[in-house]
Amino acid sequence: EADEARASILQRKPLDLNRISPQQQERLCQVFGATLSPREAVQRILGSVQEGGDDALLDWTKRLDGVEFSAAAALSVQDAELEQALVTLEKTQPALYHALELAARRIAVYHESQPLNSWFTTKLGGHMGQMLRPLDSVGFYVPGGNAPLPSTALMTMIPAIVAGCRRFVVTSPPSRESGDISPVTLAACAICKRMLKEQIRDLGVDQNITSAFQVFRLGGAQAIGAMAYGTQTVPRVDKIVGPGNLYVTLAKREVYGVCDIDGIYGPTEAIVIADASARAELVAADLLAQAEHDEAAVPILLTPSRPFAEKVREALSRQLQALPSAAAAQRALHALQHQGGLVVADSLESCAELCSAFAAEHVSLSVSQPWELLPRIRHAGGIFVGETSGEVLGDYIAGPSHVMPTGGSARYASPINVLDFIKITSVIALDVSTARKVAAAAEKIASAERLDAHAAAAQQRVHMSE
Ligand code: HSO
Ligand code: ZN
Repeated sequence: EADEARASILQRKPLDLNRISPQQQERLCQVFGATLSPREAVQRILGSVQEGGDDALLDWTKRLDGVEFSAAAALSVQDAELEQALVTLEKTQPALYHALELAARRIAVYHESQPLNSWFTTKLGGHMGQMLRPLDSVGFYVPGGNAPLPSTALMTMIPAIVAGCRRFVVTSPPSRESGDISPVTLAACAICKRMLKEQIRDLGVDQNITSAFQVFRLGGAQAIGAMAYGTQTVPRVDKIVGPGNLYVTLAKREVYGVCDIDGIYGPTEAIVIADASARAELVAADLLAQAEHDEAAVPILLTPSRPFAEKVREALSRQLQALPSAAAAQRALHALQHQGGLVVADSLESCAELCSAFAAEHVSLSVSQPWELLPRIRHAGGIFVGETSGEVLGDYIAGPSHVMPTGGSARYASPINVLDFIKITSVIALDVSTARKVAAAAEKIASAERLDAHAAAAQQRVHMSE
């Protein structure tokens, strides 16, 4: 049985960006009048945004989001509207306002602590080094629709503010009902805008905050197209970051190369490794919390204790019934039954080994000696050490960005962090005597490559005077 569980975890399914529900397929046909794959639909949207600019944005927003704007200017959220969203939140929901403020401060302090240094060495004759500098402009996709995630606004933008980026373009879909971005998401954007404004002021940079931070009522592939190619109203950016639905994700993959992207994110994954010392109620609650995100979420318990797994099973069915939203319970149950589960392995070591092979987005260590287990988890987006550090605290308030690699990409990718918004420029400053000494070697290599002009340019340095 342990072997079976092992096999199923080791053979994790790769992220399938073409798998859609029959309802989505039907909707695709309605909109496009032909049987298109999601990828073809996305390519069509991107092509039309590239050609048609603002007109295409208005058209797709009407067709796909069911929201009709009279002119492209209405896509843009005005400074005053953004500020008003925050002021209203402070008045009507002060506790939520303060919670977002606290989250923002903690995310800022965490990322300000990330060491980043330009450097030079004199070991190679002269000064050879790397200059680290922020990207000029970044686009952020903040999910909306049925599941607006204001926390994602903070978790993606604050690391970029800390990095020193100077132009922020934010897109988030307008809701079908109100035609607007959710007010809490707008408030979260306003917090980021204030933070950027303070930084610009503190650094004495001469920059207008209105053009430095722009928010647009735009979702889906059209939002990604707008930020990648630019339109009359939406400025193009150097990199697009943030999670989104299937169409957003496919669009990001399509525009990669026109601009940079952070990564390709699939459904969320949570592995809890727990021993008999853990509290089954907490473990079950944490599994359900992540299962509620998505029918395709992956909530897995790995434990060496069969009786403990049994306790978690009981706690899960109790807590599932108590979930206030039937839809969330439905999603969670589906996720638990189809991608997730409770796996009994023969030891904590083999739990750690399976967990590393899976390379999950989130790993929680609810064991009596979590720091001992930590080095054995070789691949993970984030590791939550001890049951005090519930993943939900990382989702909102601990400090690190909650945008983490999924689908096994934790083998090679990192959570969003300041380096996502920094690029390195190599600096080459040879002194004359070194240049003279190494030029002959350069010439040799150039000749071997049959690049005669290179060889000649190197040769000129061999006898160069001071
Ligand atoms: N667990 C999600 C992040 C999130 N949770 C946002 C709640 N809101 C993926 O890491
Ligand atoms: Zn979450």
